[in-house]
Amino acid sequence: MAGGQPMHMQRAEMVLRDARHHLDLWLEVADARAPLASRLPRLRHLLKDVEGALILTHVDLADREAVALWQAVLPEPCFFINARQTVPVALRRWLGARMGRPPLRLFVAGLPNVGKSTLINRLAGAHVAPVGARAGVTRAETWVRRGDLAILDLPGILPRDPSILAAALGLVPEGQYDPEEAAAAVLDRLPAAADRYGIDVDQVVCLEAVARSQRLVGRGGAHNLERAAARVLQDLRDGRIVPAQLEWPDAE
Ligand SMILES: Nc1nc2c(ncn2[C@@H]2O[C@H](COP(=O)(O)OP(=O)(O)OP(=O)(O)O)[C@@H](O)[C@H]2O)c(=O)[nH]1
Ligand SMILES: [Mg+2]
Repeated sequence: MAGGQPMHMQRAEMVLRDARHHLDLWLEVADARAPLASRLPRLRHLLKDVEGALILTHVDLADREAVALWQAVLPEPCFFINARQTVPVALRRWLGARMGRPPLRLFVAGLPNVGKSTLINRLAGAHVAPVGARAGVTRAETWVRRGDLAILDLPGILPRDPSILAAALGLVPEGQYDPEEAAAAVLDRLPAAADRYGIDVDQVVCLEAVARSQRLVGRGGAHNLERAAARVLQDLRDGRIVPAQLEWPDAE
């Protein structure tokens, strides 16, 4: 998939390169519904001298069985969370065990819209970082100081060639991917979406079928695949198609 990295994201990567010398820990945030497609492969390489953990958000929308399978294969330490809820005790303990002389300086990085700022607000116990359901809400690096923690919130950073599954989850800014391709990839992986759209069991679950069942017609009465794609992506992102597991470990 083509698409350059917006300026604020390029800057985030520069800040990260600099900051690694002054930090105690990093948290890489990705999405439990697509633990590979939502990751930033070059992050670990960049931060190889600093200790860190992988945090997988949106566990509330993921498939439980898939989460258990992923837990067994992903590198430790790895925490599956619903970032909108209380920070799990295991993650608090893990951070606490790494507290030297306060503050513990950590930063939170990952693709856009994975839930970095939401997690930071939970860790800080206050709404200090702006949050929003689209890629690119955090525009500049921001330090959040709270108790024993000093947390650096960074804008999301895009991989060089973002996966279409990351785009489907809303982790890639609009205009940098083809919505019909993204929605088709979702339907391929989530045939259970047929129920939501009232598609008959003997029919192929595809955009055409969604447009037909939802009566999404354009000019001249043709099925409107663009509107069907927009509907599927919005339903996925708003948690109306659950579980929304786009990646399973065995299939990769
Ligand atoms: N259901 C669910 N929603 C979540 C979770 N974590 C974050 N969200 C939602 O995901 C959206 C993005 O969250 P942010 O915290 O703004 O994401 P970000 O990674 O800081 O995004 P950028 O600043 O744009 O890079 C918001 O609508 C959050 O409420 C989660 O674990 N479960
Ligand atoms: Mg943010």
